[in-house]
Amino acid sequence: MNAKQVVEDLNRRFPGEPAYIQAVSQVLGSIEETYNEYPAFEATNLVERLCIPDRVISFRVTWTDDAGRVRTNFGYRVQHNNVLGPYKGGIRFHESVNLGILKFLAFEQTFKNSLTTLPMGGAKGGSDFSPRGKSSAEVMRFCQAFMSELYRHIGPDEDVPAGDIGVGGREVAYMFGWYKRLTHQWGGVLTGKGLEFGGSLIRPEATGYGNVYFLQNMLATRGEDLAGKTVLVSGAGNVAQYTIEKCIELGAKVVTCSDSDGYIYDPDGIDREKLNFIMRLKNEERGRISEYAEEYGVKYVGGGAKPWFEKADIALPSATQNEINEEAAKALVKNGVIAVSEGANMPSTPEAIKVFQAAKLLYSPGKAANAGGVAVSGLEMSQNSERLSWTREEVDARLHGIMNNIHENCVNHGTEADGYINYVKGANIAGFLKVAKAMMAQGIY
Ligand code: NDP
Ligand code: 2IT
Repeated sequence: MNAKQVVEDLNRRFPGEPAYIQAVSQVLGSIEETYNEYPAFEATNLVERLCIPDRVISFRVTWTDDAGRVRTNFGYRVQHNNVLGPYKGGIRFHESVNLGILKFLAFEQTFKNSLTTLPMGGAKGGSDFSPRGKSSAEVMRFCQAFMSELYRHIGPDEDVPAGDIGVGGREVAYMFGWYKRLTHQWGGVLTGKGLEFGGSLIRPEATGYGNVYFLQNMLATRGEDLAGKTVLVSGAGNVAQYTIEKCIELGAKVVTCSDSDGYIYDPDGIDREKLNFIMRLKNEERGRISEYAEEYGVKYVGGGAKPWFEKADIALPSATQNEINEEAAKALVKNGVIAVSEGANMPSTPEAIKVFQAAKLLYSPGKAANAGGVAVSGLEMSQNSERLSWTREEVDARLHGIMNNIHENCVNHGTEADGYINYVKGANIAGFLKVAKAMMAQGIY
């Protein structure tokens, strides 16, 4: 395989999907050498079979708003690869969603799920519908309309969706209710369900907690820990909130969080009470992060500004893709940041990653660092299958074990000659090898 050539070819065949090409290019760049050690891979064109999704389902979603206007959005499910288990991955509702973004997320999900060691394939779905500014009744009608098409393509052994940007507990519950009504099956389809109806303890916390567990492992390789460190977090949604919660618990000081309108900077740090304010603001009142600045009298920078130019020791991007560009990465390095661990999917541009790696920062890609969310989704599936619920301690201990194991796998596959741990290389090779070997075993199709 010549990675550059494969990427050029995919770019020609799938024009207008830059995020997908970016994700593929990152992975192929790091696995090229390993891939070429197995001639059987090239002999069966494994690379294209791996990069092109198994199936893309596309549909129109029609719903009626509170004013009685009939509205349309599009819906997609990208089922990327199911050699390791049923398709698995979140659903994103955001106005920026397009096919290229969902293809990048489904591709990444395949390697991430492989890293968890649980039997899950990779998928992603979504719509250009945004819950922002919509009433709960409108969100419910949209979720029902979306599921009216999607239900034909999912099932406990077929495809198990979950949340992502714009899809939290409320949206998952509406979709689960409608799936059940249409199929007459309880099934456990969709993870991230409410605790009353099959959800797992620790699932809401899992992505943020998991990222911090991974970060602790990274810091330990340099004899450091989190206590006393100053942390920049972006986002104020599910991942950001529980990242902040775990940082507070471990004695770090989180000084920023953000939404798509801007960020707040709180030099005293976000404490438990202030985090409760954020959780109420975002999860119940569905307000804007600028209200935090009004409440606590701290700095707010609007205009979609990002927090990366503030001084800190650690950065935990937890909002969206490509939110750290080269300029932001240089500012982080200049300000003395020692670690960047990705709660979001692909938040750093390729240029930013180069800056981190050139500076020998501890830098972990989302597919390793944020795998805790889907890992606990996998544990929710296990609990649903055995019709049992595990305790908070048991799920948290398993999550912790999975994150430690992913870290170890990255070290094993990513340590370079000079001792620098290249987590991008480590995660990509470890995730890839398992999927590739399973594909080879299952024949050519
Ligand atoms: P939420 O919808 O709960 O929160 C997303 C946050 O990011 C919000 O504060 C949102 O602001 C902000 N945001 C979204 N889009 C943009 C944008 N284009 N520019 C700036 N800010 C933006 O989503 P999650 O917390 O679940 O997801 C955050 C990231 O983590 C995503 O990359 C997701 O793919 C990834 N992830 C999520 C997992 C999960 O279990 N939920 C698991 C693994 C990864 P606003 O409210 O203004 O839109
Ligand atoms: O990106 C992700 O890993 C998620 N949004 C979670 C997917 C899941 O199935 O829990």
